[in-house]
Amino acid sequence: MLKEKVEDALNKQIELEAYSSQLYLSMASWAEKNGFNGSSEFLYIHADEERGHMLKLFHYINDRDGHAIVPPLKQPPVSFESITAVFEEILSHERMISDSINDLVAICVDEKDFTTQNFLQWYVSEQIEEENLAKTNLDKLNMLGDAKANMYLFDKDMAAQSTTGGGTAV
Ligand code: OFO
Repeated sequence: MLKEKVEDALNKQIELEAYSSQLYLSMASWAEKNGFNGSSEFLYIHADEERGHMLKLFHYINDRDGHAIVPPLKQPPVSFESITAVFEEILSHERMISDSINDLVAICVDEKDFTTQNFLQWYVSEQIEEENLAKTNLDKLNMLGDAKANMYLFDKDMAAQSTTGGGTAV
């Protein structure tokens, strides 16, 4: 049985993961409307992955006799200054998510809930990958600069990441 403090913190994380999904979805839509089809494909896939992160928490709470709560929808930004701004936002968002996961683990340690702490290790590892991917994509963009031909190359790389799970073109 989950302690109330842990259950509340897990439900807060559900809210953040749901927002992550909304944010990536909004970025995908903006990228699609602005001709970045490869980036858009990558972002649509990522929006689904974030929903997966939310559902994993959802089932865990209910399996431990808690009550997983569907959070209200919060609207993410609908437009972005540039594709670089999108990837900057992704990196800072993922860093915020990592901080939140770490806070959650700290609550579990305080509450001596080592089962939940163990469950959260998946998220701890996932955040290493998420931050690394965000940083790698942003580094590529910064290296390429914003000339149109380079943006085309970057977008092609994002299309490759969507089909192979890792960039190859750039
Ligand atoms: Fe992007 O890892 Fe969940 O939020």
